[in-house]
This record gives sequence, C-alpha cells and structure tokens, in this order.
Amino acid sequence: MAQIINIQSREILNSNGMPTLEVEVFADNGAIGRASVPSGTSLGKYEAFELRDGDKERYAGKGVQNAIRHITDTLNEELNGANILDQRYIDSIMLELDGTENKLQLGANTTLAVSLAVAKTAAQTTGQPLYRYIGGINANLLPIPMMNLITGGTHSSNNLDIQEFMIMPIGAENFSEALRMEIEIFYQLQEVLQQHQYSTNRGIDGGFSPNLSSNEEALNLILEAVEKTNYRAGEEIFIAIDAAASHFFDSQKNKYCLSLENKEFSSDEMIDFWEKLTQKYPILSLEDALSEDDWQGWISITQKLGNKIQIVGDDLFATNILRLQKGINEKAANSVIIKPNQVGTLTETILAIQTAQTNSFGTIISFRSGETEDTTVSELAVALNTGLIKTGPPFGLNITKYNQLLRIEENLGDSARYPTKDFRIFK
Ligand code: 2PG
Ligand code: MG
Repeated sequence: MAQIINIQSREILNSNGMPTLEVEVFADNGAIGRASVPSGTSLGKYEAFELRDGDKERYAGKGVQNAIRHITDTLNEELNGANILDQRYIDSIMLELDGTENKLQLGANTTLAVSLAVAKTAAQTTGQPLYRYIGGINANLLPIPMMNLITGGTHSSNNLDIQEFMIMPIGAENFSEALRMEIEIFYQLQEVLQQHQYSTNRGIDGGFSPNLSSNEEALNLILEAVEKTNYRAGEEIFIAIDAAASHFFDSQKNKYCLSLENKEFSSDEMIDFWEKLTQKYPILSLEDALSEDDWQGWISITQKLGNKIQIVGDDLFATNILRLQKGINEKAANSVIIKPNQVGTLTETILAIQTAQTNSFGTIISFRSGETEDTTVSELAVALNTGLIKTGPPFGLNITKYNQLLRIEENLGDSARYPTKDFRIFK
C-alpha cells in the first residue's frame, strides 16, 4: 500500500495571467502526481467558493497564498500516511476539515488541486493512465467535442449578448476526425469573418469576438463557414449555444436584457426567442438559456424543447449535487455541465456525473475560461463516459485538452469508441 508522505503547492498562472494553485502529492513508493486548477470568468453564484487572498498589494488581491498555507499547515499533516488509493477517504477528510457547505474554509480550489493530484499519484502507483485508473475497463468512449468558435457575453468586449456559439460534429468516425472537422470549419470561419470585414480578434477563451449586427448573425457566419467545408449542417455539424443568461438577466427589472437586439424579455418571451431560434437553425444544445434562479422558466423550456435538444444547466446546477437533484426531480433541464472546480473534489465530481447518468441526464464535462496545463477534464470524459466535452476554441491552453484526448484515443487503439449518430440524445 502506497501512502502520502508529502504535499507541495505553489502559485502558478492560468491562461488569463491570474494566479492559481498547483499541487504535487508524493507517495512513499516514489509516485508523484501534479494537478492545477482552472478558474471561471462568468461565474455562477452557486459555485463552491474559490479562495483568493484579497491582498491588494499582490496580484490585485487574486493571489492564492492562503490556499498554499492551508495545504502546508493543515492538509499536508492531516493526509500524511493516507492510502493513496483511497480517494473517497482522502476527499472526505478534506470535506470534514472544511466543515462548510461551499468550501468556505479551505476553498474549492485548494481541495480540488489536492484531490486531483492524489488521483494522479494513485494512477501512477497502479501503473495506469488516469482515465483507466478512474474508469477501469469501461473507460473507452471518447467525447464529442463541443467547440466554441464565436465568443460574446462577459468573455468578450464585443457586442454579442450570447456567450458561446459552438459546433458539434455528430456521427464522425472517431474523435480525431471530429476534431479535424471542427478545426477545418474554424479555418473557414476566419476567412468568412475577413471577407465580411469583421474582426478576427479573440475573446477571453480564444473564440473569435467580432461586433455583429445581431446575435443571430453569429449563427449565419458559422453556417457559412460550414458550407465552405462541404460538411453538412444539420446532418454532420450541429450548433450548440451557451447563452450564460444569468449574465444578461436584470433581477431588478426581472427581464432578460439583450442589448444588441435592444430587447427586454420576460422569461416566457425569452423562451419564445429560443424556440424560434431552434426552429430556424440546426441547434442541438442550449446551455444556460435562462438565468440560474429562473426555475419555472427552466421547467417550461424543458417541456417545450427538451424532447428535441439538450437543455443544459451550467450556472443553474454549478455541479452541485443538491441543485442537480432538484433539477432532475423537477425536470428543469435534461443535461448538466460538469466542472470539477465548481464543486471542489474528484469524489463529488464523480457523484454528480453518476447522479446525472442514472437519471438519464446528458453529461458534458467542461473546461473553464481561465485554464492551466492540467488535462484532467479530458481524462474524466473518457473515464466516466460523459460522451461530451466542452473545452473551448482552439487557442492557448485549451489545446492541451484536445491533444490529451488524441493521445488517449491512440492509447486505446482498437477499443476506442466515439458516440455514433444514435448516441441517446440525438434520437
Ligand atoms: C461556461 C464557462 C466555459 P467560465 O460558462 O460554460 O466557457 O465559462 O469558465 O468563464 O465560467
Ligand atoms: Mg456555461
């Protein structure tokens, strides 16, 4: 049995130049696992707490020295001697030490960095890649990459209200082919934007972020790019949207304010807007189409559109098991975004995925807009058969997630699978 003998941590930078935590866990058999944690920009208010120093003299208050102190002073000692393979026990110790519902004490960034580094050390101990250690012989389904191409909302300084316009290749032969299709469309989109004399500058996650005449125009530009590649929109390529609607919902007015359209919508009117858009365009997935507190709206949009497309809760659920369970009970969506740092441990991340899967909810594992070199989300997608991953435009550190999936696919060889056209959500 390998035991934890030391936990080291340091402050590194994420893709937005913001400090974040990196942790190494050392076992007495010589195994060392390293993990780091990403950060969101368009945060949901129900996410677990991210601990930052608040010391304005350093990194504008964004430093993570306090997180490092928790590891050095407390976790290193408390977890010393723990069996590296006992992930649940180790995570439960951290939950106990934290003692709050939202990781207010230790911070979800602290617990997640340790939790993931533990899993990586354990995988090394067993001589297996991380996806195989976590998923066993069942880990062989590569995910459909939902790739963002056009960025708006709080991820950009352009005029689009909607945060992400993504594409989904359905029924590709395998993951690498799906990725290639997307990248070819991405090349074409760059040209299409140039032809229309739009900016090809990038938003915070690396997606193109032009100023456009309407939100809908982003869809037209993507379809134009798809057409140039000769892939068939609505057959091979579908569109996915992350509206991140909590960020354009005005709680004082109780209205969704689409400033580009110059419109203020009630919840029902917002749903009508989405219904029309899904009738007009080959949209297969709609994330955060409504705000994180509009439960009634979520129930009604799921009734209306949930048998045709994915209705995906991100800010709505915040990978929080209680909120997810409520959503399942009330049929307030049919799919969930899974972000490990919204919850703070591997055990809870797995629990959220399993809860969704046993209740026939779709699962989309996701990156954050402030990324690191850590590719755990790619491993988890395969380990837990999520079938879908969202890991941003081809830019900066997002590439590390795609590249890791290419390696996993190669590593799986003939046993690698990719969701076919009859993948359950597309029936
Ligand atoms: C989202 C994510 C990823 P952020 O809203 O789904 O695009 O954004 O990491 O900024 O919360
Ligand atoms: Mg989202």
